[in-house]
Amino acid sequence: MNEIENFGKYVSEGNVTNPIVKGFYPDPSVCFAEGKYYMVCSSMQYFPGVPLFESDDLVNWKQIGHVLTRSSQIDLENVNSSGGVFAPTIRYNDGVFYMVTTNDSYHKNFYVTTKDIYGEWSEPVFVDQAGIDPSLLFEDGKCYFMSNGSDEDNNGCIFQCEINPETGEKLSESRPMWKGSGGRYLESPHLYHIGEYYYVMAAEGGTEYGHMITYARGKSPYGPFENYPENPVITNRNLGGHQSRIQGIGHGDLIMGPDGEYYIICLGFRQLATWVPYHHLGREVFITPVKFGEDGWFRVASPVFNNSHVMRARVEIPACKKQEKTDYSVSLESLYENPVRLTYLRKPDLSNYGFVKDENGKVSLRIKQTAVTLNETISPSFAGVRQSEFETELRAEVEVADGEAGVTVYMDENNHFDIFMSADRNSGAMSVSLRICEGDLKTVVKTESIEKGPAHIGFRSTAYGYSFFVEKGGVEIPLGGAQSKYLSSEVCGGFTGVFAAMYATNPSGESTWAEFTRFDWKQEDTYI
Ligand code: 6LW
Repeated sequence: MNEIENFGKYVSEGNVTNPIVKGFYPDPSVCFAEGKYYMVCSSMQYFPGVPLFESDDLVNWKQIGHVLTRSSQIDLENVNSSGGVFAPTIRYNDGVFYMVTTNDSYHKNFYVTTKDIYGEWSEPVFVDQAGIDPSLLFEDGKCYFMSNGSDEDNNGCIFQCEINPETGEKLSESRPMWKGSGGRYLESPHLYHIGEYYYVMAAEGGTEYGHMITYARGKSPYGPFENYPENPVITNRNLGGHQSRIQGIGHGDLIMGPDGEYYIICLGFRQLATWVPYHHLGREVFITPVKFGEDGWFRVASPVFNNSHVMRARVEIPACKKQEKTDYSVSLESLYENPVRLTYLRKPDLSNYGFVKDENGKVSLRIKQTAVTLNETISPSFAGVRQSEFETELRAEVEVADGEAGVTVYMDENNHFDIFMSADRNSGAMSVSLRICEGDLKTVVKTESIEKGPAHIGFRSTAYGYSFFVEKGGVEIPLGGAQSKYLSSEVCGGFTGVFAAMYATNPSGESTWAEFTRFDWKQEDTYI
């Protein structure tokens, strides 16, 4: 059985393989502007915030930057893991892009704007409506602002007001507009005007295994809305065992493709294996076609299983001529050329990081130690890249004169696997260790002394786990392994996914520079 079949026997007709963007890129929202599609995702405690992608066909996405690039736009100092930037919405109106989101740690909704998608975005404009997952609909000179909230009985409810998009000022009071279909955690509302109806679409069930997308329609943007009788329009909650490793399907946006057909782009995750209900790569981006029936309701379209309400591993996307293979591999050279995937925690001091390119084109990254360890919810010296594939291989070289520096496979401050070099300036002793942090357990599994000079460290990963090694004289010495499930959302909680990051720390308070001369992480696309 190949991997695709393993992702579900309900698969497998179609020219596109899901997920279309892999790794921790949750809560996708999409808009069309000036002949291209743009997508944003949430980013929680990571900086820069809100990854921004461009596409011609809704399937092949290229990350072109981030929306929140300055701490004056988003202050992540001290935010808890999985706090910070929650689900964004991107919209385009009258030559202006809007990205609206919530800083959940401060419970504030705000938007930023730009006329140049490749340029900087504005300072935040705050909107005085509570809830998370804000969204906008522009129509006839009006701007409707939606977010989730609770009604007088504490049940989930979508709220709406009108705002002045220039100032964020509310032009009407926040009113309840839709109560969903009865699932818990009614969130991610979007309002669309298509044909004779306004459609309000949202997620329910929570962003775990019960996740789903539901919707309703009405003749006015204010409602009343009539629920789609076959809700949820999409969910994988009823697919178990070998039927689907794709779970958690929900939180999506509806968009017309270049072929005039409609598509839902939403999040989902890939559990480790059949009967192994854990996921550690975060929530990823999926696509499915939908079709409007004569009755004005839209349904998931599939040439094989019509109106099936599920997300498949393979889908037919007529808008896409060819799905390109994405290679998520990185090296110091590639990150130097294009740092768009280099990510930091919270409010980094960017003067603690410096790329150097020598005359032969070889790149190294210098990272300054601080006393902050990976176990804290402030900003350690940490420069990471999302893990996007299960099967990967990382090889790094690092040298430091005192304290510790290495690579962490990181889910959050309590759950990370670190392979690192330690040096003692006074004794001159040097070693490489593997430390496993799982909740309150922090164990150094093995330490291997090394000669002076850079430490050659690395790991290999499969869906199930990581095996770590140090290289001495060209020979690999295993240091031990750890299971992926201990970095999964099911074990650790939260809304993020795993990173591998170069880090440096010196608990003694001295801060020397660690020098990374290699960070080759092979993450080849294994499924197309
Ligand atoms: C997001 C909420 C959700 O704001 O997860 O899947 C939350 N849905 O809508 C955090 O990403």
